[in-house]
Amino acid sequence: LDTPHGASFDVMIIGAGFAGMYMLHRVRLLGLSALVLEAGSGVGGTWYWNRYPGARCDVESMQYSFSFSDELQQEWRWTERYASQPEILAYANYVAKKFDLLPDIRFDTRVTDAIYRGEDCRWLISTDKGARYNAKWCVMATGCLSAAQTPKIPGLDTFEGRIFHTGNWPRELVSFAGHVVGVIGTGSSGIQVIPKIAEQAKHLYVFQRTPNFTVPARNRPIDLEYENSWKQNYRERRAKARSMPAGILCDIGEKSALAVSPDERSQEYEKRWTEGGTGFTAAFSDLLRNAEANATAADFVRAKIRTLVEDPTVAERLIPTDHPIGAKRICADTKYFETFNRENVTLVDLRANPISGLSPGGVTAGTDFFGLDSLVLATGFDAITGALNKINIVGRYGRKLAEKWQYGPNTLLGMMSSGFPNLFIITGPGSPSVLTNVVVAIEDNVEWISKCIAHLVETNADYIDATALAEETWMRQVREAAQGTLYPEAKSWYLGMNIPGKPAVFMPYVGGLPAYQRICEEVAAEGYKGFQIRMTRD
Ligand code: NA7
Repeated sequence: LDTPHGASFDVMIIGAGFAGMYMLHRVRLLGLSALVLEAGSGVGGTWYWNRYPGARCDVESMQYSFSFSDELQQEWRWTERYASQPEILAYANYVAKKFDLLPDIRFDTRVTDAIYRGEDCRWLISTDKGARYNAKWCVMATGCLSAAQTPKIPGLDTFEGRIFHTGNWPRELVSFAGHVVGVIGTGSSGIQVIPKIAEQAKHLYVFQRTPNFTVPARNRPIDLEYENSWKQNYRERRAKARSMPAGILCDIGEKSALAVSPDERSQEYEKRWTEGGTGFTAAFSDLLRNAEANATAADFVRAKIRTLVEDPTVAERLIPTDHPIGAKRICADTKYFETFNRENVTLVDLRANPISGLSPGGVTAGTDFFGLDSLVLATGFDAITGALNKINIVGRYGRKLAEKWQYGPNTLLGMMSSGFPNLFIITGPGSPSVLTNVVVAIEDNVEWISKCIAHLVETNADYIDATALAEETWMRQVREAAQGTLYPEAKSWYLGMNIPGKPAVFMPYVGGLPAYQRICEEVAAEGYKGFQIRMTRD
């Protein structure tokens, strides 16, 4: 299976998560040669790296799966409403095997450089193994939440206990039994891992900077009747899901939260809270557009926290007040707030007592010292652009992508960035992906890119680039779409505000998947309007 150094391919794909795997499958259908390079030792991307206890998807299993093969969706059997990380990883491996993807994937290989060669419009790819490849088209399938973020806490490297990051969890089984453990971070990952560690640890300190909104997932096993109802109607349901803003089939309230009586409103919230899942914020049409409407949902959750957490002081510390509900990605939990009723769990409020540093034995926050055996960083990701900027991507005239993006990323449709010809990005900045069922967003992007490559091959074109003007227009559309919403009011990773020094730019396209998909199709139908395409013979 060894690939000789300097080997040439039609397409190089970076990353073997869901995006890279499906891209490889589509490229092969075009009869083109392709190679996938993957830093991990196996497929699965996010689901390969995020192996922490409690890791689970917050989109329902029957929807968080590929739709491109009916055979696949009929034969694969999900066991729970929300699949756990091991099950999703098993699914990724199953897909790789079923479509015989493994022979064209090189594992344990991190791409360090991707450099455009103007003479023949090819990309030169270098890896940390010293290997070099070149390809006509390079597809970045590097993921939106794949560059784990370790905060620069003074003394972190002096800590003598074990340190873990949720986004880069070891493959071997980790036990916290008998340990005093600290978890820093209360985003989705923290909220999932905290109840699990609490069950094992001698004592758990949760270091919370900003409280977060989370709703019960109400995960449960899938019964045969439910499974069959999906499998017998997959075609219609997938199509319906694609017509919904997030690509997720769910019950979206059509009324304003302010147009109904307080009683009706509470009943609706109560119904969704009982049903569980992130569909909570779809209860009314204006929860992410109108601050007053949003406050009704936020207050409902705040009241729930007060009933779930026995100690009123702890409850108040857990109540989010700094952002509208849903403006940061809402979490779905299993017994998160209840965990703070345990004797072996202590909430440390970093707003009152910021971490001043780590020492060999533990963490100091304010004037208090917390002796720890293990520290878990659930501190998130350099999202959306992080994995791309980690690679030295150099386009026309020697321009680096990271430099071009130093004040925020610019793309056309999230799939190409002007000045970087023949380089495609799957679910890049300026696409709606992180606000959607990302598997749907991935499928749509992969299909668009493969059709585009097919068009280039058919027309003997060896060069495609986004025009600067079209890119500017698209980025304006992305900004304008966000302006009418409450999203920019949270210091979230959507804006890069979780990373010190990262420019605060709202990166996803909020206009919804159907609108985005329509635009992408129109662009293609009009001969890739906004892109410059050059023929070999020109
Ligand atoms: P998130 O949502 O970015 O959460 C990271 C958490 O870590 C958040 O509570 C942060 O607090 C906290 N954090 C980060 N740096 C520090 C420092 N230096 N000190 C204290 N606390 C810190 O990442 P997740 O992995 O949970 O989830 C990411 C996405 O993955 C999620 O939205 C789902 O889509 C799946 P802060 O809020 O910045 O005060």
